[in-house]
Amino acid sequence: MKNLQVNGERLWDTIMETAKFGGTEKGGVCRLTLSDTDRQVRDWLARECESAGCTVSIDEMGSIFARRPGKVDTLPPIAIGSHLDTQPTGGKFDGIAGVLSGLEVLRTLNEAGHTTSAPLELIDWTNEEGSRFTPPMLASGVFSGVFEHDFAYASEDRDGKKFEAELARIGYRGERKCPDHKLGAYFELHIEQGPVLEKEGILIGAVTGMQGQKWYEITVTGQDAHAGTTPMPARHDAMVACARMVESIQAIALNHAPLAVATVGHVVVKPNSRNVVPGSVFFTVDLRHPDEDVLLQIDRELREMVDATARDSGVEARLVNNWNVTPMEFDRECINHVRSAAEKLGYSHRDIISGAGHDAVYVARVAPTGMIFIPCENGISHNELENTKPEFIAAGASVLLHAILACDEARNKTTR
Ligand code: HGY
Ligand code: MN
Ligand code: MN
Repeated sequence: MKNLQVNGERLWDTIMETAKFGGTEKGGVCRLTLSDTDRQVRDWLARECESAGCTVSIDEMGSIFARRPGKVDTLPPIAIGSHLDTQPTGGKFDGIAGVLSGLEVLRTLNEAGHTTSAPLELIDWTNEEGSRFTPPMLASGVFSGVFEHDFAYASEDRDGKKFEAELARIGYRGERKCPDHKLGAYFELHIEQGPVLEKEGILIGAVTGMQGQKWYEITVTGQDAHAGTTPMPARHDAMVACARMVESIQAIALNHAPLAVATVGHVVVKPNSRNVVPGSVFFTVDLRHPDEDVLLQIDRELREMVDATARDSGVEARLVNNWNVTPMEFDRECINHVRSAAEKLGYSHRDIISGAGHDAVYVARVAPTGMIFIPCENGISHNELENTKPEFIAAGASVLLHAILACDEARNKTTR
């Protein structure tokens, strides 16, 4: 098995084939959670996993579990997973590269006629992105006990459609409870979504952990007014107050350079009419930093700034902190399996902390978990230009294969 490698060409072809589900004119993918295009790619994955000899089942969060039997089928499965949903202007690789690399690993093991001791399980986690339904990593969060099932079911999108109804609408409100089984270990391959590996010319990232994140929803309330007759000093302009806050949010992040990042990605102006002074603005803030104490300090600075800016602008502001994830570390043994697999295959590798969130963050709470990064072009992601190279993804999938075999071997030793 030492020199076993995945079929990189077949893997690349599946990525190009599945990119058509929600494909956009610019070569990106828009496949929002529980949309019709999400259903199409899910149906495709279920068929391919069944053709690969897996038993496919769906849980109540819509996550897909494709199980490949092991010699000791009572062992908890070694899982490989990621997500199929994308951002509205997403790319061909974020999430699905990890799912399809897992499928390629199963296909390669079938061709090699190798059965692992532990069963293997390929997983598609519902709603990793958190773009349509917040918070993100929702299904993996319910699986790992971070969120309650009812909380997830009640999540609504911007059109007021509920997660539960949409799950049922696309036919993926499964029978299995979430969670209803343990995982022996979990590995996730993902594009880095940042510039480090490409800049350093390194092929594999052995992900040691993930930075912390805090999400906020801020509603600024002023007063609708006539754009022509309302003197400037008499205005309670929610848009001007929001603009001042956005400028200050960037300043706060820059004060904690180089590791702090802050993003205002979603703004809703009401009444959104060109000749009405906006009386209400809703906007989101995404804050991230690898150090929890710094993240808490930035939180304090954000809250003080919002209060002061609202006061100075003659408006009210309500800040809700609707999601937090603390910085975390992955399982040392799983990280070592990734490093050793890269070495065995002769690939350059380095340890790296993930700037992006992944389902692995939550799965790590209930199973030994590791991640594998591969470079992406110019570090671009959450963008239709997102790209990587066939040889990068083939290398990453072969590392995934050997990390799983090493993990199975290590477990097999302990179960003899
Ligand atoms: O936002 C994130 O970090 C992830 O890519 N969904
Ligand atoms: Mn992702
Ligand atoms: Mn993403």
